[in-house]
Amino acid sequence: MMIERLSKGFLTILLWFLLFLPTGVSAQTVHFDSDDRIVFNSNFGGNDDIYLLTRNRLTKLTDDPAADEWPVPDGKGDRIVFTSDRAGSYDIYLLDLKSRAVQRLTSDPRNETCPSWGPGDRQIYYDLEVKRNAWKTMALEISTGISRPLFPDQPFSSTAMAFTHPARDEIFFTGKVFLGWLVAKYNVPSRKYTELTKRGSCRPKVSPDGTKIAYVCHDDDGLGDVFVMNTDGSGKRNMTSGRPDFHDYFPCYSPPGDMIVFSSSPKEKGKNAYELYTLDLKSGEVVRIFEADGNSRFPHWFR
Ligand SMILES: [Ca+2]
Ligand SMILES: [Ca+2]
Repeated sequence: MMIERLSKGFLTILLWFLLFLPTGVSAQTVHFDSDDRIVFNSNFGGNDDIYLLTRNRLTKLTDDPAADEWPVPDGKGDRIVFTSDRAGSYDIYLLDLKSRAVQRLTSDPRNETCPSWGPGDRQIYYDLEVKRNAWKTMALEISTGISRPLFPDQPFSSTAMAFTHPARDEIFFTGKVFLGWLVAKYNVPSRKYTELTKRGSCRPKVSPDGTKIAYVCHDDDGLGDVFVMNTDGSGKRNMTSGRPDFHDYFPCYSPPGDMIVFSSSPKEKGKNAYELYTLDLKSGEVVRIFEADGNSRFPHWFR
């Protein structure tokens, strides 16, 4: 009996070791020398999971065989909101960074994706797939659990990937127009929509000081570059014009606003080999900060 118990214990330890060993030894390289943190999604471990980069260190935050994607930290950096199809369709989940407790926030049988935090972290914005490839951005009131459409009388057939301005009552998002998508903003008090780019741009993120927008634009190389502009759409600049053979995607500002993290995948590999890079906005220097076999996307830089 005793021997049986002992061998069971040994087997459990061996199994545990074998299960967790592969993540420890597969080849990833981290060059991230910063006190701030980056959350992102990668499939190098066999399926899409959420990871945290701290100073030259990588931590795995989710461990579910389903796809865990699109992590966005709250204002205090305590919680991560993300989307996962672990319950059959994509739903919105919250992850507490300290306890690692995961809480499910939506349970609609349709897909809910691309969450972010509304002003004061009181709401979570997300995109509900209302029909195949048609998306409506919703606002979930955390205290009540009730979701409502975020945009009234929207002039777009779909809206997606909304992020609030850090100080003003304005929301930046991607809107679907004929044969493509563009970057737009919505002013909440005036209920006014403004198109900030023409077709071929997407994924706006506001700078921490609220003066600039980083976004993806396909105008120059057709593959996607990181552009920045003012919040009224003026002063557009391609920040990755020296990378004509890469898909440059998913930009996000650093907390001081002096750098941008983005994902980049070589043209010959399509959008399937994204790795993480930083761009110094002053010097223009681009540095690869995370290398791994797989696709690393949706980086979000926070404190
Ligand atoms: Ca997973
Ligand atoms: Ca769902």
